[in-house]
Amino acid sequence: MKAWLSRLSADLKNPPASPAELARFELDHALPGTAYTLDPVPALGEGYCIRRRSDSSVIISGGPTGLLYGAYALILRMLSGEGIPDVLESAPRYPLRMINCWDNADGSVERGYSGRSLFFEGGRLSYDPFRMRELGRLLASVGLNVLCINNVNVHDPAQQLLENMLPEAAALADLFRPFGVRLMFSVDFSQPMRHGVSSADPLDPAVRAWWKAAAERVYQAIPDLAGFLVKADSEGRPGPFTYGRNHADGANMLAEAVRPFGGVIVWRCFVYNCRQDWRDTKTDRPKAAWEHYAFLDGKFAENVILQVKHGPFDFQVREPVSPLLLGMKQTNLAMELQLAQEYTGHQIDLYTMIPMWRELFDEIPENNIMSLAAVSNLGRDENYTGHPLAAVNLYTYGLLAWDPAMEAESAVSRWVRLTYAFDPDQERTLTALLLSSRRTYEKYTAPLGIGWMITPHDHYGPNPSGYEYDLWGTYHKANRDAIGIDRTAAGTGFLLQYPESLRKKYEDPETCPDLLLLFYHRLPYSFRMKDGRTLVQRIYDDHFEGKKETEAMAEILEALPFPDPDREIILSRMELQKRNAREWCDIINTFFRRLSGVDDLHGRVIYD
Ligand code: GCV
Repeated sequence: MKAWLSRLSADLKNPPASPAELARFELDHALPGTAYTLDPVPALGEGYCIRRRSDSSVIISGGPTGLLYGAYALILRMLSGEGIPDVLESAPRYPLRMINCWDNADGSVERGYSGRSLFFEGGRLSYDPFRMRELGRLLASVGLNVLCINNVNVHDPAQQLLENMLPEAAALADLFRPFGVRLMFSVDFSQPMRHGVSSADPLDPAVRAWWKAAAERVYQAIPDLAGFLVKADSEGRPGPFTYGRNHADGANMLAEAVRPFGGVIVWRCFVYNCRQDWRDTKTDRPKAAWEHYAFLDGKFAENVILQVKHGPFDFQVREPVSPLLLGMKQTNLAMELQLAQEYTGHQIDLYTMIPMWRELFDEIPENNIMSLAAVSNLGRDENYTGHPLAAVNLYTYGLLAWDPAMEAESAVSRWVRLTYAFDPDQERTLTALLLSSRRTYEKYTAPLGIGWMITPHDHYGPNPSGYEYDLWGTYHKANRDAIGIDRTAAGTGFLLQYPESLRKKYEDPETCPDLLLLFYHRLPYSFRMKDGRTLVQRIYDDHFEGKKETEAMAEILEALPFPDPDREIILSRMELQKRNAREWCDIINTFFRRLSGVDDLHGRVIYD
């Protein structure tokens, strides 16, 4: 079973070349007997309108890709049993709805948990055209329209995408075009230096000329390339800082090169000191993105989009929204999410993300962001996402990128209905389990927003002080009395980066939501939570609960009639998740008991 894909029956060996013809092709196969008319209305762009006529036939109006999105909407609603209202009008909220693959040219995938790369092997592009079309369909069926195929850490020889690999990349773009999916490439900021240019200084005319020529060459081969994605001055990647330039200088230089072709530069803001000395208490990593970018607000070219990770750290289970997403009003912003479960269970542990995304969207004003990006959870595994239930994250990401008001429960239950032929009770059971899975994972891992108690580098399983004396700026500073870093004005001042209403809410431990307490505050273990429990007791309780909930989830999954091979994969991964939850629970509780000397009020087993 390949997620909701298996519901679309048209054979993709030789599909039509345009989105409108593809819409017809998909409809004819998936809904035989349904009379429909396609009505091209260019002004609708990616939007569509589906109207039911009195004779029960339907008319789908839409722009060039709108017709295709309308067709998928109709098909998926009919197949899931949801049906359609008399009139269904819809248009995407964000023009760019992106997937960022962290695939390397050697075929490995950085933070990939679904097998090897779908696009590369052995230093070159190497793909199965059939799977590419299937992937195009997968993305288009939920409205995703940009696919960046290579890692933001551009390792040799991925730079060749702009050079020797370009003809094959153009052939790949041809495969995705009918699905309305445009390719994007991650580029290496220092690439001109591989071609005899003496620097990568964005203000150097030779550098500017090199990028212009490169853009011209690339756009000749792929005229609808979405643009370039750039990780600069981050975790060892080259960037403008080497030349005393700022990131507006760097991004605008590239923007000028792609502007004539309608391209965009997506410039990542994941910039921080990754060689911090743990003894240094002045530097506070969550402050870094703001310090590097906020003062540049309004200085970026129109075709630059700053891509900001959703939280100020790095995709932890719980982080507040990044202040940069709230503060830069004169700049195009994209929020970056991570479907790949790097810190959230490696697609072994269940972790449905939409409840977390809902919290973010509810915090960000409607107009602050103009695009969304998500790090891919896709790979060469037969089911694409490794864990069959991890596909819910790709599907619901697509729905949210189209409509950020999408409600978590209806998005997840739609996916369940499309994916498994369950009865309504079973559907409700699986939906509820998926919706609760993030909270369960959160309970047995690092407590109350502190983050980073995970095994270094690999990022699976507990190691409470694994990062404590390291150089990544991710410290909890637990001692026998207290834990956390004070990020209020009296502490590192990180909270000062927020608008006043949020600052007020978070600065007082009494009003700060419990689940974020340890992100903002240094607190004694005896601190009284809102419900009267002490901080340390709350930590014990959460961990015991997380472990118990995982065991209960295993029983529920065992009883559900998943088809093979999903059943086998789901149940075997659940065994690993149970082991992981137990390990986390016991190690975290033991860690805090050893430090604090406080026993569990309920006398449960915590190790000496
Ligand atoms: C692609 C974290 C991850 C890295 C990733 C980086 C980034 O540090 O562990 O694998 O690199 O974020 O987002 O650039």
